[in-house]
Amino acid sequence: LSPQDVHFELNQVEEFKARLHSATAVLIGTHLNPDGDALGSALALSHYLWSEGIKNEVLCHHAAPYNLQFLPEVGRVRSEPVLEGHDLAVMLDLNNFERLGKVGPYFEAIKPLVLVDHHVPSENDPGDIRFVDVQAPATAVLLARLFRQMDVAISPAMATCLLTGIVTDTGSFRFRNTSAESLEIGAHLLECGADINRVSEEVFGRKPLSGLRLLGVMLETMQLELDERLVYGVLPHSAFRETGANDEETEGFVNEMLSVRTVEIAALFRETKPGWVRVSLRSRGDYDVAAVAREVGGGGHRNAAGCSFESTPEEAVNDLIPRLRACLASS
Ligand SMILES: [Mn+2]
Repeated sequence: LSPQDVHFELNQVEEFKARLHSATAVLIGTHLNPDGDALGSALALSHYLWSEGIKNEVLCHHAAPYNLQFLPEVGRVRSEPVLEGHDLAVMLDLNNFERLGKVGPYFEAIKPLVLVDHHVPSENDPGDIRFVDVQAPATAVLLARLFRQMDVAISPAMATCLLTGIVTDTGSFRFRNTSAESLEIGAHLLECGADINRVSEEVFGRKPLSGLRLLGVMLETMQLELDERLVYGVLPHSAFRETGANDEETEGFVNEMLSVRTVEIAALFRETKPGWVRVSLRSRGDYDVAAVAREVGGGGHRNAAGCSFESTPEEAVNDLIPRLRACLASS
């Protein structure tokens, strides 16, 4: 199956296009704590609609994070609608109203509702018209697929937004979810004017100093065990206070520990507020850290899981580390 053959049902695509073009005002929404796929997809659709003279606005519970401030017209993203008479809603990169946060009720009130998403659907997901494909690595891939089927010309701004979504959700085309279609679309977006170097720099290469200082604390104090196959780091609340970093800035830290070539399991304990510890777990191969996380009330995937403790970091370490040792001994 060539990537060109991956497509949505034509009737549905035509209905979507007709609905967009007959709408008075379109409400576009995406999830809480928006990432590059969420905002990239929402803004790409917004750019397309404005280019066609179709009134629209993008709603999100949270403002764009610092590393997505470069997205063209990111200032359009708001948390309260200013337009009136919305007669079409489009939800991107999520499949329930709860993940919309405080903007959810606006979407619940509009018919019809279109859903474009790549998360695993559950029963009673909303959406009068649904474009869902869990095989797709990013919602931006699905939107690019829709644009192709709708014969939409992709502007440089749209290309930058869509590429940001794909680069974010595939980890710059490195993760297992990277598909032939996503690479093909990526190539097309470059032809349409997206700058992949700029996107990657902005998304991954512009961190606040506070986060790097906190990373330094973790790297300096991490503990290695069992022939350096197990590593864990502890960030007490004082480390957050002293560096001025917040928990959002610890994104990717646990993977730094997992990148030690001998390491098979990595754990990061963060006391995000006094007496409250969040733990991220990563593993290579068959070591199932999700099973360990479930033992203590957490969950996740085999190689990426998490859990939390209402305790001191020391107590959390004492509870979890023996379980991780046992997990390493199991295979
Ligand atoms: Mn996504």
